[in-house]
Amino acid sequence: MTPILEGSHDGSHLKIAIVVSRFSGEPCQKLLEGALGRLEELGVASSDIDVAWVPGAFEIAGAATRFHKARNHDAIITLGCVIRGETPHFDHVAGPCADAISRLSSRGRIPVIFGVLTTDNREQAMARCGGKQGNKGSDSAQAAIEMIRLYQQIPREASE
Ligand code: INI
Repeated sequence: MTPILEGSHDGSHLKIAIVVSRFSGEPCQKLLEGALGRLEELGVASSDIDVAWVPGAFEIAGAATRFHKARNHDAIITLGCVIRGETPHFDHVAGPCADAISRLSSRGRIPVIFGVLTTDNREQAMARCGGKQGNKGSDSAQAAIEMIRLYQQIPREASE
């Protein structure tokens, strides 16, 4: 039978880095609360979580890359919020942010999770950080644990 690989949601003994931008205020704080709450539910010790605040979404990838190079964590969760209605240069912030995080994630050494909201307005953002549409921070935390446990089952080159 074909083996099916799937990551569990067991967060015990895992070290997690979170990079969160503060630009939009409340939505970012709520994304972080959602992520920390879910990590705790899944068994990650608070002492095994490092949180780095950055000014805006544009700075997230740089800090995430530093964590990636330091090799002290099992996954990196990126959190932030870019609201189209609040910036004339939405595309210059949201696009590069997503592209850079995607490139880091694609290296495949550890999971790098994209928990950055990109919305048309603040109402949509609030709905996705603990409102009607759930909490993307919480979802990102669960995705991080699942992907760590999945990667543990997929062999990689020793040199990576
Ligand atoms: N940063 C965000 O995180 N969200 C935004 O909506 C946003 N807007 O509206 O421009 C934003 N801009 C700041 C940017 O991320 C950098 O912090 C800034 O350009 C300094 O490099």
